[in-house]
Amino acid sequence: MRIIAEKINGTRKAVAKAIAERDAAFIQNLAQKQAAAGATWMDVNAGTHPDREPEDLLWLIDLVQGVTDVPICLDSANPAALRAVLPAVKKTPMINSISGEPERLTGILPIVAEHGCDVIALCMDDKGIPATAEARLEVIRRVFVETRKAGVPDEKVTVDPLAMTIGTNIQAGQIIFATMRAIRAEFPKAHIGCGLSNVSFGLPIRALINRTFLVLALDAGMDTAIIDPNDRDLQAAIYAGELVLGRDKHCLRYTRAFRAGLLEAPKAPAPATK
Ligand code: THG
Repeated sequence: MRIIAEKINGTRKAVAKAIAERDAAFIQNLAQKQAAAGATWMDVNAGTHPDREPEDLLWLIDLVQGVTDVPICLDSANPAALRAVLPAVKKTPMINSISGEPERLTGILPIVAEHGCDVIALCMDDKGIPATAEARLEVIRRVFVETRKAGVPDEKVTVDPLAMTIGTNIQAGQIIFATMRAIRAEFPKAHIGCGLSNVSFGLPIRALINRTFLVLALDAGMDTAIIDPNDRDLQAAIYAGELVLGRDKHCLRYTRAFRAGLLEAPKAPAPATK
C-alpha cells in the first residue's frame, strides 16, 4: 500500500493555528512522526486562504523538507500557488488534484505534465460528484483522454473515486467498490486511492468503519490510501488484508511488521520496581 500521510492539513484546527502562529516545531513533529510511520508521500495543504496560500504552503514545504526526504503531495486546487512553490520542492511531488472540472484541467494538468509529477484525479466534474459508478467512470474516461493528450502516463495517475458518507446512503460503499473494480479493469496501469474521512461521518466508532472499508477497498483494487500513518489499528488491518489477499509474498511484510511490534497494542510499561 502506498500511503499519503494526511495530517499536515490547514483545514484542521490545530494545523491552522500552527500556520497562523508560525509554530515550526508543531509542523516538523507531525512530519517526522508521519515519515517514521512509513509515509510514501507527505500531503501538505495550507488551508483555505487563497491570498496567503502560496506563502503558507512554501513555509510548510520548507519545514517538511528540513526533517524528512519523503516526497510531498501538494494538496491545492490553485495553479498559482502550485507554480509559486514548485521551484522550492526538492523531490518531484505528487499533485492533489485534478478532476473533470475544466479549470483544473487547463490550470493544473499542464503543471503536472511539465514537471513529470504523479497526480490524483478525482471522479468529479463541474456538475459535482456523479451518483453512480458508471457516471463516475464516464467522468474519469474524459480525464484520461486529457492526461494522455498531455503526455502523462497512466501509471502516474491515481484515481480517487471519492468515498461518500454511508450514513446518508447505505449503498455508498458498494458504489465506490464498483467504481474501483471498473477503473482497475479499464485503466490497469493507473493507481487507485482515496481518503476515508467521509465514509463513516455521523456514525459511532468511526475508526472501525474506516478500517473495514479500507480492507474491502483493498480487494476492489485500491493501492493508495490517504490516511494517518500513525493509526496502528489501520496499519495492522492493511498488513493483514494484503496478506489474506495474497499480495504479501512469503508473508514477508506481515511477519516483519509483527517483529517490529506493529501488529499488537503497545505493551503497557512494566510497573516500576522498588
Ligand atoms: N481525497 C483527496 N484528497 C483529500 C481527501 C480525499 N485531502 C483532504 C482529505 N480528503 C484527507 N485529509 C485529511 C486530513 C486530516 C483529517 C482527515 C482527512 C483528520 N481528521 C480528523 C479526524 O478524522 O478525526 C478530524 C479533523 C481534525 O483533526 O481537526 O485529521 O478524500 N484526493
